[in-house]
Parts: sequence; structure tokens; C-alpha cells
Amino acid sequence: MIWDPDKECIQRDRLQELQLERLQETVARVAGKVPFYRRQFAEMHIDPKDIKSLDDIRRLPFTVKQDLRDNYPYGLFAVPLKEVVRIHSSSGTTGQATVVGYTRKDLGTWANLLARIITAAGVSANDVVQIAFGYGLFTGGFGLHYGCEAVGASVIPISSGNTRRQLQIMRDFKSTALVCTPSYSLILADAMRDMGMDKSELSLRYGLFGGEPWSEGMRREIHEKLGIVATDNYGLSEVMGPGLSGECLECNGLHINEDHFLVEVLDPVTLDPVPEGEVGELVVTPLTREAFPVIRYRTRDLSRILPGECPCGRTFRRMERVLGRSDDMLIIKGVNVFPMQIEKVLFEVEGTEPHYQIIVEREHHSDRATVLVEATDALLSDQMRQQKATVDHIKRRLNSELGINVEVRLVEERSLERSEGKARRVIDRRTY
Ligand code: DLL
Repeated sequence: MIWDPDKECIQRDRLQELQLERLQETVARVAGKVPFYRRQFAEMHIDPKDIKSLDDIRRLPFTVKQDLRDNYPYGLFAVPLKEVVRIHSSSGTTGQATVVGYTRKDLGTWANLLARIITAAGVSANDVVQIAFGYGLFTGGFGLHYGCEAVGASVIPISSGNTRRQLQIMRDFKSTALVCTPSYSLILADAMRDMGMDKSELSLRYGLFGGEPWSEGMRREIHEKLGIVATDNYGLSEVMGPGLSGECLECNGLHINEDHFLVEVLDPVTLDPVPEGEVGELVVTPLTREAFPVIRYRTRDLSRILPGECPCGRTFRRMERVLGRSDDMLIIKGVNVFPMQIEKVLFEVEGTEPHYQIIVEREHHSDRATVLVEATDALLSDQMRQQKATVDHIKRRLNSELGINVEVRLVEERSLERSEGKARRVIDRRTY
């Protein structure tokens, strides 16, 4: 089923007209209402009337996270607080929090865009959806909540944490869909094993996962352990929260809600567009936001536009799953390494669990990376020879994938830190 076929199956030329109209309105609105943009436009001699085609977006300035911090808390809002009915914030790991706001109309749009994604992921009014994202300033819980209500599903707003209770409720309330980070779904699967609960006792059919990067290997693992169809959805608070893009049941890329977001894929260094279909940084301009319109927001997330049409009938272009963040990229011994490349290898190896951590240190002016990976009890109780063979195999595979040597250590099951929200995969202890 398609939630909003008029829009989701729109003809390309009609879509581009709509995008241009909305871009022109957005640029005119920020020029009139947000002093930060008015100043920048004046300095760059930009008149909103100069935006005559979609390509003219390249004349506009970028917005980066620091701009949001510099204007903390409400400096970039385009409406008076009286018209703002919801505020979210993302704390990030360093520095000042960033604050985003929504008018009543923004909340309606948000719910509708998530309803599209939820429907594309197989969920309907017949489903019971357990939302295990945190409710609060994080956009995951509330975002998915209102989307699920819009499609008419029965929502269980359990929020994050309390893993055993999650599972009891999932079994007793017969939840058919689970919404959380992909890594948390595997924590639930581990806890099921501890509790002696079999997936056949559950009614789960679908998992809608987002909020952090994950791999095809992890999708397979989730499918095996929970017996569900797992789809990916993506977004970020600065441009709305979840709802920017999501996979349909083809599970082959995330359809971008292009009537509400203009997405550019740029080289993160030169900031020029990359050739069609190549990997670059996603730069997003929301086209309909009232309270918090940002222009050309640099997400730091890396992905690419997938070629070809999707058999599901939606015409919105698909982006590949996010490969990582340009600021997550590790430079180890001068080589660029993404945690996702390591995850991909680990998921191909027998005898390891889907929990890992990458530790980077600096010794005598040289980098050393160690991948800690949880081994199954079976492997750890095996002979040393067997364990060594597994470690050597992982090392060889990582070496050929990354082009550098890394250390690999098998650790006991459950010895690595778990998170109920976004997983922490990298510990970089280097100081320069
Ligand atoms: O994580 C919004 C969200 C919530 C999306 C729930 C999907 C589901 P922030 O906390 O602002 O917002 O974090 C945004 O998380 O720039 C990406 O780096 C990462 N991210 C979000 N979804 C995905 C995904 C929410 N599906 C940052 N794949 C983004 C990879 C993701 N990374």
C-alpha cells in the first residue's frame, strides 16, 4: 500500500516544479524572518528573486551545526514562540545543544511524512507497534509515535530501556511491529535467549529501524534472530527528525520524501556535486518547514543516490543506507576507515556475535587499531587453535577490506558496553 500516492508516485517534472516553488517560498521566508540568513544573503548579494531554477540552490550559503549553536536557543526560528507548539533538542556529544521547533502545521507534516514511511515498511491500521525509542527531546520517539497513530496502528509508547519488560509486553500485548535502533533490537534478541523466550512466542512481523548506521549483515542477523522484515529509516533533528527517507519492502534503498526535502550529494571537501550515483555528503534543504527552515544543512552523513526505478511504484529517488559520517571517518595510519566497513566483515564471520568496538590508540607516533569482537560461547570454549584461526581469518579479511593491519581480539559474550539508544562503536584514545 502507498500512503500518499499523488505525491509518492508523482511525475519527475511535476515534482521539480513543486520543489522549485517551495524552494522560492522558503528562501523568501528566511530572508524576511531570520536575521542570520538576511545578513548572509546581503553579504553574498543574494536576492530571493534570483532563485529561478533548482540549480540556483548552489548560490545559497550552507548551514552547519555550529550556526545552530551560535544562535542557541531560538535565534534561527522563523516564527514567534507563540506559534511554536513543540521543541526538540539534540545534545550531541560535544558542545552546546541545538534546539529545533515545530508549528502545528509542521507537526502535521511530520506525522504525514512518517505515515508514508511506516506504510512503505509494511505497517498498517492492523498492527500493534511497540515504540522503544526514547520519548523526550530526542526526535525518534515522538516522531514515529504520531506517524503510527496517523496510519491508525495501535501504538505502545513504551519508550527505551527496561529490556525484560519490553519483551514481556511484546509477548503479552502481541506487538506486531518494533521501532527502535537496530542495535537495540539485537539487545532484545539476546535478552530473549536469557529469558528462554522463543521468537515463536511473539507476534512480531516488522521492524522499523533508524537513528544510527547499520549494515546488510546486521539486517540478516536481525531477520534470523527475530524473524522479522527489517527496514531502515533516516533523518536528523536539524531538518525535522525521522521522516526524511525510508525503505519500502523491496529493502533496496531509502525513498527520500523529495516533495518536502531537497537533497544534494556533495563532495565534502570541494562542496561541488559528485557525479550522479557517487558517494558524497548529504546536504538537505527542507522545503516546507515553518518554525525552523534551514538552508543547505550539511548533515556530514555519507550516502549516494541509487540508480533506476523501484518496483514498488514510488517515484521518489532512493538513497543508499548511510555509510557513515564524514566526521566518524577514522584516519588510521593515514588510511580512511569507516566503522561500517569493519561491521560488514564481522557479520560475514562464523562464531562471532554482532557486537563490536573499535579502539584506536597512538603509540610511539604510530596508530594502532584493535577491533574487539564478542565471540560465541561455543567458540570461546573451543580449542585455542580454533580461536586463533578465527582471529587470523578476521584479520585477513579486514586487511583486504581496509588496506591496513588491525589487531583483533575475541572477548566474551556481553562484555562490551550496550546502549538502549545509539550504539557507541568507536573509542578513539589518540591525543596529538
Ligand atoms: O536520529 C532521527 C531519527 C530517529 C532517525 C529515529 C531515524 C529514526 P539525531 O539524533 O539528530 O536524529 O541524529 C541524526 O543520526 O545525522 C545520522 O548520522 C544518524 N542516523 C539517523 N538515522 C540513521 C540511519 C535522529 N537510518 C544522525 N542510518 C544523522 C544511519 C542514521 N545513520
